[in-house]
Amino acid sequence: MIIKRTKKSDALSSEITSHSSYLNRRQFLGQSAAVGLAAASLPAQAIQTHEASRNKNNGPAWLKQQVAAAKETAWGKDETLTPYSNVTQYNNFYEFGTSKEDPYRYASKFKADPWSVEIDGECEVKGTFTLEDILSQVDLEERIYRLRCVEAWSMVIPWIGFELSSLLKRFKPLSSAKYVEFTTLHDPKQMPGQRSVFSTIDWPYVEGLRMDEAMNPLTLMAVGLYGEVLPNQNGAPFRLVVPWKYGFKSIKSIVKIRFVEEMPKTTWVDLAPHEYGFYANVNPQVDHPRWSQARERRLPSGLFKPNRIETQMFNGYEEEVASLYSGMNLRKFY
Ligand SMILES: Nc1nc2c(c(=O)[nH]1)N[C@H]1C(S)=C(S)[C@@H](COP(=O)(O)O)O[C@H]1N2
Ligand SMILES: [Mo]
Repeated sequence: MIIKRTKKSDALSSEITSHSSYLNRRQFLGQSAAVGLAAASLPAQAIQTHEASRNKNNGPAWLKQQVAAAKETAWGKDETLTPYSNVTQYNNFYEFGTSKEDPYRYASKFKADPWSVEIDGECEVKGTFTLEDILSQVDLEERIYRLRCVEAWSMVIPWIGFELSSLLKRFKPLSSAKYVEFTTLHDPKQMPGQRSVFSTIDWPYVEGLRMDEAMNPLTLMAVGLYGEVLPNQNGAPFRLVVPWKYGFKSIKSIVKIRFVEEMPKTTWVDLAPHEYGFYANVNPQVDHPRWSQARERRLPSGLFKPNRIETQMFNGYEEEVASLYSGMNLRKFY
């Protein structure tokens, strides 16, 4: 994010993704959520584009089954989905490189199975839990959420996941647990970005939420998108989705969750504290020191159809989350 992006690269990425722009919400939702994109009702070209852009990683059978059985919800049903190709080929996942195409290109061999998550800190129930165990106790649902990157682009993504609160309750957090800290896998053998001598990030990637933010019903743990198991480049097998905050809070490929008393030291705050805050709530009135946050480029966007829209307070989730910050100076706590 601290790397300067030019108009030229914007145009390039939109060229890559423009072919599948007609793979729209209606076509997706016309399918049973269980099977994702069935071939029957899609134009041949859309199917090809979709299939061609699919990640080979489809996950273990038990996960596929569970994702396929996720129940539909009303969340985001009025939104136009960002095409699958944008969602899976225009990513930020610095563990696989800093350009938007790198994660799609370099994450295909990433091993997301078997997976386990370590639970530690201020809670009664600690230990290492397999993903299968974690998912055996939750109900998966589909939620269509807006994702607003701090770099002023955005997408609309149909996630498959469950409320983080339902998982956290299982570990019986103590009253001393004021924050939750999340850590991404550190595996330089598999993640070229972690081996790069140019990287300024102190790996592993760490994020955090205040306890009440983590327990908010909007906060999702995702294991899938577009009706299928999460592609590697989107943070397989298990990632956070916090739709009212800038995208960098939505940490990918999580291996550790820790309940802590103090505000965690998170990756982007550590790297550039004057540019990125711990809260990182989407706020059109508080600009990034190097660019405005008043508007955003909604993907797909191109040179001749930039698709710029106004950014909404809390990314449009004001009703759900504004009360978490009543009385707080959101300019100071950006
Ligand atoms: N571990 C890890 N998580 C991460 C990132 C990253 O570089 N590493 N990038 C973040 C940023 S800046 C954004 S915008 C979102 C992008 O999610 P997506 O690629 O699934 O759209 O992931 C976030 N989670
Ligand atoms: Mo981002």
